[in-house]
Amino acid sequence: MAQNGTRATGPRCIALVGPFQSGKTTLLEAILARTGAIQRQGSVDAGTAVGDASKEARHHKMSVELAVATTSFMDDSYTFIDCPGSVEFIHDMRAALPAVDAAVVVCEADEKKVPQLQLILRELEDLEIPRFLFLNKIDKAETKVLEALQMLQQASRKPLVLRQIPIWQNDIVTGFVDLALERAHVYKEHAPSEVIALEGESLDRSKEARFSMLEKLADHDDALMEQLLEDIPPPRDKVFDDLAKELREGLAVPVLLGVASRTNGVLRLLKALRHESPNVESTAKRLGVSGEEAVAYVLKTFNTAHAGKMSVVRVLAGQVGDGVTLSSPEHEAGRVSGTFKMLGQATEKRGPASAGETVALGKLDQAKTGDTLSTGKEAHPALTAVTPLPPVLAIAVAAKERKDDVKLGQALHKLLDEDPSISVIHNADAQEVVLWGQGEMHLRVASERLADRFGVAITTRRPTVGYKETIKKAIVQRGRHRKQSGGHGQFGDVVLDIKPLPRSSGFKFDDKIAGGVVPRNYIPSVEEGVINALKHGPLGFPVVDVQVALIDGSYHTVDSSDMAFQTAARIGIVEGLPQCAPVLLEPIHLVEIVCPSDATAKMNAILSGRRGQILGFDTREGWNGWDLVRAKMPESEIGDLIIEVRSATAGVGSFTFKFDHMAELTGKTADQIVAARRAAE
Ligand SMILES: Nc1nc2c(ncn2[C@@H]2O[C@H](COP(=O)(O)OP(=O)(O)OP(=O)(O)O)[C@@H](O)[C@H]2O)c(=O)[nH]1
Ligand SMILES: [Mg+2]
Repeated sequence: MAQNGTRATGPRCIALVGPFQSGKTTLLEAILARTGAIQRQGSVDAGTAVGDASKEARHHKMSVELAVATTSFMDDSYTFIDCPGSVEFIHDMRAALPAVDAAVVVCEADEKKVPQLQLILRELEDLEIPRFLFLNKIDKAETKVLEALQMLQQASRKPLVLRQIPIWQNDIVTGFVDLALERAHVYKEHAPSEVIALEGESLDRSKEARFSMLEKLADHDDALMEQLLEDIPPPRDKVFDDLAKELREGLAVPVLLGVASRTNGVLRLLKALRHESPNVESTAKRLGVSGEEAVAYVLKTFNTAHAGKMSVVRVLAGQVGDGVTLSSPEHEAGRVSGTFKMLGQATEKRGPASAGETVALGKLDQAKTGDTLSTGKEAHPALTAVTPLPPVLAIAVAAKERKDDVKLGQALHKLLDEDPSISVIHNADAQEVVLWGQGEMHLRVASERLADRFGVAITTRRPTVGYKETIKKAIVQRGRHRKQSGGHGQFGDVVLDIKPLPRSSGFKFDDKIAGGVVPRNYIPSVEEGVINALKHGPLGFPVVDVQVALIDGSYHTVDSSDMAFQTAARIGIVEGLPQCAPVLLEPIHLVEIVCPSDATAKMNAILSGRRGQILGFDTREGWNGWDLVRAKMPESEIGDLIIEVRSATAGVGSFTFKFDHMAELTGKTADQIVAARRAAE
C-alpha cells in the first residue's frame, strides 16, 4: 500500500457521483465488465445493471440509494460507490464521500445540469476530495468539447484540465487523443480502442490542446513554465507527475471523455485512477485517523432479508473481520459476524479486511451511517459529522390493516435506520404518522420499501394541516347533566364563564367556586370535561387561546359523580362555544428559500402565489451567486412548495421552515377548510 514511484497502490475506494441520469450506474457497469467482475455489461434501461439491482431502482430506472461494487484492475482492488444523482437521494452520497480516496464526477454537456453539478463539486471541494470529471455521452455530443468545458467550468472553483480531445468524423465522435500520452485512439464498441496515427488538422488541433493543458499545469510548476516559454518539450513522466500532483492536491480537475454505455473511455479512466488516485494513506490523513487501533467509517447500513443488518465500511487503519467488537464514540456497534465483498446486491463471504478495503460487515446492530468505528478500548473520535438535510415534503402513512400497526412501527424503525434523510413525526392531534423526506420520489420509494422490503402494506395521504380554532366573544353558559335510570342517577351542574385569550396563550382553567356549591373533589373532573370538549370545537378543530372559569353549579349527594361533572362540563362547552364567534386559526411558518440568484424573481412570484408574505432577501452567506429569500407562509401552502421551487431552479433550490404563529383565517378559504373537515368526519 506504499507509494510506487509516484503512484499510490493498494485498495482504492472511488465514488461515482454527478447530476441526475448522467450515466454513473452505466459507467459502473462498464467498469465491472471491463475489469471482468461481470461477464457481460448490463444496462439500466433493461434493468440488468449491478448498481440499480434493487426492486425500487429497477422500477423507476434510476438510482435510489448508493450501490457498492468491488473489482480489481491490474492487481489492485477498487471499490466503486455508485451514488444516486437525484437531489432527493443525495444523502447517501454526502454520507459516503468523506471516506473515499477520489471521486469521478460523471457529467454531460448539458447546460440544465450545470447547477446540480455545481452543488456536487462544491461538496467535494469542501471535503477536499480529489476529483476527475468524466464527460459522458459524447456519442450524443452536439457542442464541441471546448465549449462544453467552458460551460462546465462555471460549476467548478478549480480549473478543469482537459486531458483528452475527441476525434470527430461526420459529426460523430469516433475516438480521442490522449493529450498526456500524445496518442490517438479510435473507439471500438465494448472492446479496447485502437491506436491510430494522427496527421494534418487533427495533429495541429491536438498539439494546441496539449499546449493549453501544459499551460494550466505550469501555473503550479515553474520549471514547466520555463520549458514552455523556451519551447523545450517537457519529459512525459514529468507531465504525468504534475497531473497526479494537481489532482491529489486539489489544484485542478482533470477531464476525461467517454461513452459509458459502449465502454468507450473506460480503460483510460481506470488507468488514470490507477496512476493518479491517492490511496487510504492520504484519506486517513485527511480525516485525521490516529493511533494504533483499527478504524472504519460506516458509509451506509442496510437490512437484508436473509442476513439481517449489514454495514458497508471503509477500513481506514488496521484490520477488521469476524469476531471483532467495534464501537463508536457514542455506543458499542456490535460484534462483527460475517465480512463480505460486495457486487451490488450480491455479497460474497471473505476473510478480514485491511486498511483501504471497503466491505460489508454483518450484525453490527447498532452501527449507523456516518459512524466512526474502532476496536480500541477508547473509541476513536468521530472523523466527520454528516448533517442531515432538512426535510421538505411529508406524507401521512398508516398500515392498511389495523393488525399491522406494530409491524409498521418496526418497519419504520428499519427504514429510518437505512435512510437518515427520512424522519417520522407522530401527530397526536390528528393521530397520524407523518414521514418527512426529500421529495416526491424519495417518499414514494420509502413507501415502496415499507411494502416490499419490510412487508407492511400501507396507505398514504397528505398530512393533516395543523389548523386550530379559537373564539372571539365571551359567554356565561350553564352545563347540566341529569339522568335517572333505575337505581343510581347521574347529576352534575356547572356554570362556565368562557372567554377568549390573546394568541398563543393556550388554555387556562379557573376555579371560582365559593361556598362549596360544587364540592372540591369534583372540580378536577370539571376541568377534565372542559379539556376533552375543547379537543374538538364547533368548526371541527382543537380549540386554543380560551379561558374557562367555573363560577357556579350544584350537586346531588347521592347522584353526583366524577363522570357526571365531566359530562356537565362538556355540555357547557359544546353548547357555549358556537355562541362565542368561533374562528379558524392556521399555522404560519417562517420559510427560508435558497436558490441561485437568477431564480430569485421566480421565488418571489411563487411565494406570492401561495399567500406568502415576503420579508426580504439577502445574498446567501458563503454561496457566490445564490440568494436567500425569507417569507411567512401558511402551512397548507408549504405542503408541495418544494416541487415548484425545484422546477424553477433546475432542481437545486431548497428551503427550511419553522413554525412562527397561528393566524386567524376567515372568508372563502376558511369556509372550504371547515366544510372539508365536516365532510371528512
Ligand atoms: N447515449 C448514451 N447514453 C448513455 C450513456 N451512459 C448512460 N446513458 C443512458 O443514460 C441514462 C441514465 O443512465 P444511468 O447510468 O442510469 O445514469 P445515472 O447517472 O446512474 O442516473 P441516476 O443514478 O439516476 O442519477 C440511461 O438511459 C443510460 O442508458 C452514454 O455514454 N451514451
Ligand atoms: Mg445511477
